[in-house]
Amino acid sequence: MPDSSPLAKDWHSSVCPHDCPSVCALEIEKLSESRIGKVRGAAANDYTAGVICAKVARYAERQHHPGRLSVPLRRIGSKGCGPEGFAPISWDEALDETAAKLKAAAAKFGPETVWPYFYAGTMGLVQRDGIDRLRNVMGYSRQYSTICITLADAGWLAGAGAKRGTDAREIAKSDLIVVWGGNPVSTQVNVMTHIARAKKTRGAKLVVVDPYRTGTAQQADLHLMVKPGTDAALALGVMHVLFAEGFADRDYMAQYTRGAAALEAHVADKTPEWAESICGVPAATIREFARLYGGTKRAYLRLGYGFARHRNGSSSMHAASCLPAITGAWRHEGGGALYAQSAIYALDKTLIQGLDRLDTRVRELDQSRIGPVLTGDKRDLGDGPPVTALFIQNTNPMNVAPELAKVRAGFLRDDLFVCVHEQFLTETARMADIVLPATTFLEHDDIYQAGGHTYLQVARKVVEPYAQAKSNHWVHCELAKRLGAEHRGFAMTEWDIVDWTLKASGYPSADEVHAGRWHDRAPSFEKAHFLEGFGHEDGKFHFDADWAKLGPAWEAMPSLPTQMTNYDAATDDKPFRLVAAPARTFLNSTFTETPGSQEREQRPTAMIHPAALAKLGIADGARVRLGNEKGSLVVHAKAFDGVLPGTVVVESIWPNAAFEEGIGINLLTSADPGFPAGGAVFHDTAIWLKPA
Ligand SMILES: Nc1nc2c(c(=O)[nH]1)N[C@H]1C(S)=C(S)[C@@H](COP(=O)(O)OP(=O)(O)OC[C@H]3O[C@@H](n4cnc5c(=O)[nH]c(N)nc54)[C@H](O)[C@@H]3O)O[C@H]1N2
Ligand SMILES: Nc1nc2c(c(=O)[nH]1)N[C@H]1C(S)=C(S)[C@@H](COP(=O)(O)OP(=O)(O)OC[C@H]3O[C@@H](n4cnc5c(=O)[nH]c(N)nc54)[C@H](O)[C@@H]3O)O[C@H]1N2
Ligand code: SF4
Ligand SMILES: [Mo]
Repeated sequence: MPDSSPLAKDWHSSVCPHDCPSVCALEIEKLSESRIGKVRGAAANDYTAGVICAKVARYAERQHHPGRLSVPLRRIGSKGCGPEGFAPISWDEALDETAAKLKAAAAKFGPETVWPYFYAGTMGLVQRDGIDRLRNVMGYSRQYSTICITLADAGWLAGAGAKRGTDAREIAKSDLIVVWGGNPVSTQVNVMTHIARAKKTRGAKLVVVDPYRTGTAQQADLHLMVKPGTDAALALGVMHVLFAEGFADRDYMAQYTRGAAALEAHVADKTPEWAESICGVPAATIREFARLYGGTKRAYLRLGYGFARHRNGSSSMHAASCLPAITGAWRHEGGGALYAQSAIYALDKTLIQGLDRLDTRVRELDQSRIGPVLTGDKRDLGDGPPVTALFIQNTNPMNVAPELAKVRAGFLRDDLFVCVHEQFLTETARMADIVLPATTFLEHDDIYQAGGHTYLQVARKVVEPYAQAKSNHWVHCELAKRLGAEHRGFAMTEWDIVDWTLKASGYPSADEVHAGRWHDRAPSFEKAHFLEGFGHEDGKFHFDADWAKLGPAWEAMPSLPTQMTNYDAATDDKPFRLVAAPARTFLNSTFTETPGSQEREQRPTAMIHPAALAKLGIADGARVRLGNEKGSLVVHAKAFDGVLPGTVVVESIWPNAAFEEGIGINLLTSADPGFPAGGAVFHDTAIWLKPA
């Protein structure tokens, strides 16, 4: 295990808390009890390897931003107003009023009328998930978290059966890296560090599968510019070549997989020409890629989330994940695949989430359907009560949730009480009756696991909380007191909870992990490569998926990998497919407030193929209107030949206020759940374009 070197005076170790698979080990320069200076990646951590993204390197901009919330606020203006519509109040007043409103709502409609709503503004487990302890003790509505990983999870689990894979540090030993449906240059920069090593030391090749020429695709030897939502067709075309041209490892398949013979028969007619007709990648390029992949033992498949954000995204993920199980790349160092490592941590979250008080009879509401939920959709509420009180931490649904028109209409309801605990006056906070100021990760303690690597990390606060900012945990405890919620977790400090959790999970103590800065949970080579068996009971990789075990909407899903047609396909009326991919210097809607990020991203922009622009008579840089049945909005067009003529890319997530008509890109995205287990379908949107 690489050991940490002691840090120079005035430098403190920390962990990036943002919702990013890299979970970088950070070093923070402390200028005083209240100020930080530089932020850098820990060079001694062999995953972070001293590299972090530009937005977090400039963290002082965010930490000391004049827009940080300093005191609790009560809204005196109308919903959605600016700072002038809020008046400062004391913490006691704010908490008393919030508790009183939650109690009154529950008295009228029962506890399920209250919906504690959260996501991963911080990935620290205590500050992020502690809200569940309050929820579970109070019997408030549960949250089915679908906004990010649900589709990708189901697809990966269908094949491999366990959410782990080849250690990312092995990328440096690969001869071929395939980044499929992710854009690490923007979203997870450290992957590029390890790819660069493989390129430099072994001449490794990089292949990227993405609908547009992203920063990652620019660095690729081969870019497969796929039509959005058609990755299964592409994967099937590749599989056809692997079987037809002798790249299938039959011994490996016999020992480690289920359904190989059926798969081989199934792909016999899925020629690259067939695949091209659906996914738009030329058949010759599909053959070239398949031969390169099939001919390389050390082939590392890095599967992103992006290509799963479609109604058929789970089946696309399953299809792509079949490749190393056909060639047996799993056997080799630097070979195999990684989607996420979450399963290696096995932390006991009973105390953090109050799982000892979980009642599964309490209704569960779909996070991504907050728009329909708040506007009273019976598909979500059934015979249950309306949601009349929201307590929100760590998320900004007024920007990030689909079907924004409904989200906005819901938040504007007069009978809805909203409390938002935030670092900034986000567009969600502007809808709140009570706003509470939150600490940043530099001002509180927490514990972090990672999707992209194998380190568990803990971090202690580096500076004192800004003004009256308080941690999420503190707010949970204070609300618990006022609501009469009893649980030992509400009487413990963050650090005590971290320590209990680590010990209960068989780890060293919190202090020990902190002294070592990180703790590597990497399993053995055999385990990581599933050479001791895959995660299913039979120990096999499943080419024929048991979708019924993964989600309720499984009946539409054939068990063998299939290009499902249940996505929002282009039509004559809506001839374009919109991809609302992440912007490099925003992180979801976080960092939209920092000057460095604003300067780089400029303004909401639609990247459109020059031929498509010419056909529509729209000039490069002109205003263009994008729309579908949910509404329309205006952005500026940018002629870009790194995208197919039928695909439009708007990097996101800009605040609503950045758009001419005051509503952002998720106006156009759908809250339909993906198959089979739900999940938001952010890149699965057919639209029309017009000159504006
Ligand atoms: N800078 C920055 N970093 C981020 C984020 C951010 O917003 N900005 N968000 C963070 C979060 S919450 C997450 S979950 C991760 C996500 O990180 P990623 O795994 O990279 O996933 P996405 O961001 O959803 O999308 C990435 C890519 O998927 C592509 N894509 C969309 N549809 C398809 C398709 O049908 N097929 C294929 N092959 N590709 C497709 C998009 O064009 C985009 O380039 O990133 C995290 N890091
Ligand atoms: N169009 C489009 N929409 C998308 C996506 C996309 O690719 N395209 N990606 C989707 C994905 S993958 C995700 S994960 C979601 C993410 O959506 P969100 O989870 O809403 O992410 P952010 O917009 O970053 O908002 C997080 C908020 O948490 C706050 N915060 C940070 N730390 C703390 C803390 O310690 N305490 C409190 N109380 N608050 C804190 C931040 O200030 C910030 O306002 O967005 C989804 N929406
Ligand atoms: S790459 Fe991701 S984890 Fe690393 S500093 Fe940037 S946002 Fe944080
Ligand atoms: Mo996400």
